[in-house]
Formats: sequence, C-alpha cells, structure tokens
Amino acid sequence: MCSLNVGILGHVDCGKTTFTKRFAEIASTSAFDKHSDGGGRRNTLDLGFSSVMISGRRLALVDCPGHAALIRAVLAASTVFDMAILLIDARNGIQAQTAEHMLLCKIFCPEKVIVILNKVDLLEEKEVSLEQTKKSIRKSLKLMGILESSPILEMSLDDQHFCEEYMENLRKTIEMLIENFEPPRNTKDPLLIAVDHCFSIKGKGTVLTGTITQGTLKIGEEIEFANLKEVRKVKSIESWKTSRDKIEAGERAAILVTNFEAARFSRAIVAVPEYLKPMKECLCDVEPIQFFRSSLSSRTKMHISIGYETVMAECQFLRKSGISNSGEDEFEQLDKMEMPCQVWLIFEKPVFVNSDFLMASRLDQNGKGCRFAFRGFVRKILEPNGKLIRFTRKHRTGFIDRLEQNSNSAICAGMFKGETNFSIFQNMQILIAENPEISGTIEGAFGKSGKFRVNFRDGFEKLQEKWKIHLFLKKYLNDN
Ligand SMILES: Nc1nc2c(ncn2[C@@H]2O[C@H](COP(=O)(O)OP(=O)(O)OP(=O)(O)O)[C@@H](O)[C@H]2O)c(=O)[nH]1
Ligand SMILES: [Mg+2]
Repeated sequence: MCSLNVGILGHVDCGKTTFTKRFAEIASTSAFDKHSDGGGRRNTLDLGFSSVMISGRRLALVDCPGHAALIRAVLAASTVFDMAILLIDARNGIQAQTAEHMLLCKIFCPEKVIVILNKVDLLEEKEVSLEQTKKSIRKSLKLMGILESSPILEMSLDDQHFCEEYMENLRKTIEMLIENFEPPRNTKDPLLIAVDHCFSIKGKGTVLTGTITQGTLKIGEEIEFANLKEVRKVKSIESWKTSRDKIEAGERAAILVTNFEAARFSRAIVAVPEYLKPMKECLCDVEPIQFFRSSLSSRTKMHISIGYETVMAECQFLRKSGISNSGEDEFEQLDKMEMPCQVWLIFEKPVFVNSDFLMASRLDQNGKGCRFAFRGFVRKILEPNGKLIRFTRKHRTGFIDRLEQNSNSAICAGMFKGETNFSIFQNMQILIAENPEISGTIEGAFGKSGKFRVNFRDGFEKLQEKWKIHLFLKKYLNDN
C-alpha cells in the first residue's frame, strides 16, 4: 500500500494550520507555521508538511497557505495530491480561494475530497445556517466537477470547543475513502523529485525535502539540479524521521547532499543527471477554466505553473488547420483564445520539466474572481524560434461585374488593384455571400484594370450581376 499525499486547502484563515496541528502525528518541514515568531497567529506563508498514519498507511499532510498572494505554492504542491481536505469557514461558506482550491481538487483528486465545515462554534443560528451552507457546498462541488456526495464534516477546532470525536470521525471517513485506493506510481522511469524546500544544516550539508514523483532513489546515486547544471551525490535519505536506503515514487524524502549552497536553489524539479532539458517554447493542448471571466488575446503574458515552478510566458493561440506541402501541421493564428485551440507558449526563462501538465493564470488579477484561465498539456517541445507554420486569414470582397453565359464564367471586379499579379491567385476559391452553395475559381486577369475572370461549374445559372463575392486567403507569417 503506497503512502498518500493529502492537500489541506481552504481560504485564508479558515483553520487549516489549526486543523493540521491537531490531526498530524509527525511534524516535518515548515509545519504549523514554525516561522511565526512571538507565538501570535500569523498567516501561513509556505507549504507545511506533516504526517499521520491511517489504516497502516502513511498520509503526508500538505498544509497550504490560504492567502491569495501565495497561490503559486499551492499550484506547485497540488500536482502531487492524491486527495484533499478542504476547510470552509462555516460563517462564510465558499470564498475566493476556496473556489480556486476546489478547481485544483477537480483536476487532481475529484473523487477524494473531504470537506470540513469549520468554526461552527462561531455560528449564531447554528442549525438553520449549517444546513443551508451544506446545500450550497454540494451545489458548488457539483459545479466544480468534484464528487457531489463527498463527505462534509462539521468541526470546531479552537481550544474551547474542540473534542477528539471530530478527529475520530475524520479518521473513519478517511479509512473508507482510502480503502483499496492505490493511485498509480511510476517507479520504472528515471527519478524525478518535486523539491519544496532546501536548507543547510551546519556541519552536515544541505537538505532537500520533497516528493518523489517518478522513479526510485538510493543512497550514493547522483541527482542533478538541472537549472544550475550541477550534480551531487546523495549522502543519506530520510522519510518521516526514519533513515532509508531507498525511496520511491509517491513518498516524501529528506535528501542530504554536501557542498551545495542552499540559497542557490528554490522550489523546482530535481532529476537524474541529463534527464531534464531546458524548455523555452512549447505547443500545448488547452482546456479553458469556465470560471475565468476575461477574454484572452494572443501575445498576452500569463503565469504558467508547470513542474513546481511558475514562470511568465507569452501565449499565442493557434488552431490546427491543414497540412503543409512538406507534411507539417499548419496553424491559423487566432486573435484571442477561442475553443477549440492550442497555445504556443514562449517562456521568459527556460523551465526544466518533464511534467506535461500546466496551469495558466493571471495571478496579478487579485480580487476579480477566478484567476486560473486555462489548463493544458504539453503536446510538443519546440526549439527556440521554432518552425511552427502559422498563418492568419485575410478576407477580400468584390462583386460580379458581368456574367459570361457561354462559358459559365463571370468577370468580377472590386477586389484587386490594376497591377495585381494574378498568378498568385489563380485557382483560388471565390465564394458567394448570397448563396453559400455556389463557388468558383479564379482563372486570371481580365484586362489591366484589376478585373478578373472566375469559372463557375455548378450553380452558374443562379448567379446575378452585382452580387458580392468573397476570397479567403491564408497569409503566412514571415518569422518561420
Ligand atoms: N473560534 C474558532 N476559531 C478557530 C477555529 N479554527 C481555527 N480558529 C482560529 O482561526 C485563526 C486562523 O487559523 P489558522 O489555522 O491559522 O488558519 P489557516 O487556514 O491556516 O490560515 P492561513 O494559513 O493563513 O490561510 C486562528 O486564530 C485559530 O485559532 C474554530 O473552529 N473556532
Ligand atoms: Mg495556515
């Protein structure tokens, strides 16, 4: 039975850290707001890790910060979630970050969510409002694509009202939820570690803590900090305070290396040497987040969270449309994100990932609703200034000047200037606005004034002089 990674999520101040502290048995990196000096209550500023055993299985609890400004950390952590405990302040119901966190639950663990309705002690008309709140939570769960029948437990976690029964109930609920639950773990492919913290211990070396997301790691093996192009040998491995010789996908580890300055490295993916390559551009499939309200134009810059990092990238929305003579895909360049489409991302700095999942957001758009705009999968990594064949569509109109009854053709005008080289336009399709079923092809110039002849095979008899004609062109973009 594999260990499980559990996200502790919810809007700022709803009680996540208070809950985690009551529930956890072992505290680890940054657990329980250790940073808060003076003993007073502080917002959680970073991911906190702790653990509890249930049904003989290790649950790693990832206490996430609830503050809107700290969503990057939550985005990074969520990629390893097997399940989530979502806290909601009973007085407020679903709030802005509750909704964002629910979107992450929908993506990573839609059927393994437990809702805790916390601070029920602070409700005035308890019974009435609790039932209403639960109803509206179920509605939101459904709307967000999370199992509507997910358990909702009431709690009060402050010293005055807390009782052990709450935790007993929760344990039973989790036992049921994780019975026979074996999320897939890839132990075969090369090692990847999602490192969340890096710090030095005087006289020992530098410790990296993180979750193994792929492969296995043994003492003595080498790991690479791809963005720094540096390799170190693993001196020791611990998992939840126990020394280990070997650790594998799904587990959390504290890994000791020497001769490495902790300050040089922040949250990122570490791998076996040579495995991760820099990615500066890629083509991705995208799925819009329905709750994002603004429209997105091409060339806009977005925050892209991918493989434990959030990096700015320019987004160019494209639609696959046909194949070039050399057999490559051609893409129409769209002015804005319109489904169906793909996105070409140009990162501001290279990202070292192999994970193909990404989330695009407008993290500066605080307080204006959902900040997640779309999610996607990397379809193809592109060389910088890569060769994506792109075009925009141009549209020209003209009119039928005169019909030539004997040859099923028409002399058309109003579309080209006198000096036009018609060989470029020969055989291109002309459409008729008044009757979309009729189409013709350009034969060539007629005289020198920009008039031209169009042949019509079917439907010629229905044509009328002065009808409007259309030509749709592909304008290839010259930076390829
Ligand atoms: N009355 C009451 N107070 C609570 C309860 N749960 C938590 N609190 C208090 O609410 C405040 C916030 O709790 P935290 O656990 O720090 O909240 P959080 O969700 O971790 O906050 P962030 O990490 O900053 O998002 C603290 O002062 C807690 O003591 C509860 O059930 N009842
Ligand atoms: Mg907290």
